[in-house]
Amino acid sequence: MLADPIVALATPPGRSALAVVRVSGEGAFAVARRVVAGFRTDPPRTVTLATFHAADGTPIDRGLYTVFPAPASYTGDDVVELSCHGGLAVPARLVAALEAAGARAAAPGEFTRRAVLNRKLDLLQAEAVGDLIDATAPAQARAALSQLEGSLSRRLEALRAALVELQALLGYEIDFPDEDDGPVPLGRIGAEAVAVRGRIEQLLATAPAGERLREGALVVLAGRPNAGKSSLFNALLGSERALVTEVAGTTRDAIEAPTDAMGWPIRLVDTAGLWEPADAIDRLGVGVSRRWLAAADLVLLCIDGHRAPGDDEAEVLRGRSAVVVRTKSDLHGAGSDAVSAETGEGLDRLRTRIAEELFGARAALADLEPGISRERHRTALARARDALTAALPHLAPGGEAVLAAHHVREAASALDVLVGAIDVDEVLGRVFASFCVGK
Ligand SMILES: Nc1nc2c(ncn2[C@@H]2O[C@H](COP(=O)(O)OP(=O)(O)OP(=O)(O)O)[C@@H](O)[C@H]2O)c(=O)[nH]1
Ligand SMILES: [Mg+2]
Repeated sequence: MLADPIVALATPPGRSALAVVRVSGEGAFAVARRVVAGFRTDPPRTVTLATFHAADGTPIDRGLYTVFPAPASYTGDDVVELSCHGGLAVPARLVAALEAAGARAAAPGEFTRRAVLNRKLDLLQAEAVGDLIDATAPAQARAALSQLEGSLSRRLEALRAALVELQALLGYEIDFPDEDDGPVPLGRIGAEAVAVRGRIEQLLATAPAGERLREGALVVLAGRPNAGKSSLFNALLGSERALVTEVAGTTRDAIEAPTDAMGWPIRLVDTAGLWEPADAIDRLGVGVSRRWLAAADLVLLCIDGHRAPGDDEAEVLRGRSAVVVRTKSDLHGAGSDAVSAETGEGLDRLRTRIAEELFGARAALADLEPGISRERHRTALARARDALTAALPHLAPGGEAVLAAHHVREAASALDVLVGAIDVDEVLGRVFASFCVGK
């Protein structure tokens, strides 16, 4: 396997106390030896203080290094982690010295890619590494960590094992077609296939919430001019992002900002609201609002006071996931759906409501059920489900076990692609092991 030594700065460039540089690959230790004075590989996974120097011998910094011999490293190859002072010059010089010593600048994601190739992580876990880094809300980070620790992989592994079992049962049926009372009648295998398909569908059903969790739900503020949309936007963000004035029609363009509602990720959008445009700019603003409304996962319809929604407002609520928010409660009095951007009253109640509307029962759960979070996951599971559906007619009494086996194999291979375990030998090996009938 190609594992030439690669090097990269593992921390963001810029002014900071520390920076971490990572080298991985065959020959990583030889590379480090040319840069680190007195470099030793023993003891492994132990922090050592040393001077780092450039190819011409000039010192770069005094810092710490840690050696991770293969395979007990993140990538599965030999790894050296060096920490030096942060900022721009020192880490850049250290990386340059390691390149001069024989390492190549790593491509994006290359360390994790190698971890997958070396089977330290499966594809789902590798995706979770990216999600964990990108997480902005606590619930996102929790879900990503749980996926990184294998919660979703285990769930898929169980499904895969069930499919392998089906393949094994069918294998027996194919090998001994004339034995009337084989170990398991075809109809029972069919019932089992229906059960596995049900479990796949359960996992598929987690997609909307999972994708929403990973990407952040789109929450759009709507309402008449001066309803208090921008004030609420600022209050929910905790910063004065949008302009607020007593002039109706202050907001014209839409502003989007990421935040969280009780730890759940949302992308909050302030809009111009919906009303009769007075001029060309207003018309554009209203058009922009309509597009955001169409894309919204949840609309917060702001109504100034306790009156009933008017026709224009009722139209916004129709056919959408929406919450009515009574704004300016410091002026109009409290209520279960009333908030005040001025005093902060009702904001936490609104955040809780938003989280519940968007993430449902999950919002109340301390532990997230492992679910799927990407289109790639959804497509693969749908393929597995459809393959099982195609297998069912052949599992009816008098059906063709060979044809059923073909579809079950396709379902299993869809899951293999999903987890990144595309080793067909493994499947065959397991079928053979669990169903050796002395042939
Ligand atoms: N007392 C009080 N005044 C508020 C509150 N929220 C908004 N206002 C006032 O209401 C007026 C309009 O507020 P905005 O937040 O600009 O309303 P908007 O819906 O964004 O208005 P447009 O962008 O013009 O459509 C401003 O004068 C705010 O100070 C509140 O909770 N309490
Ligand atoms: Mg506004």
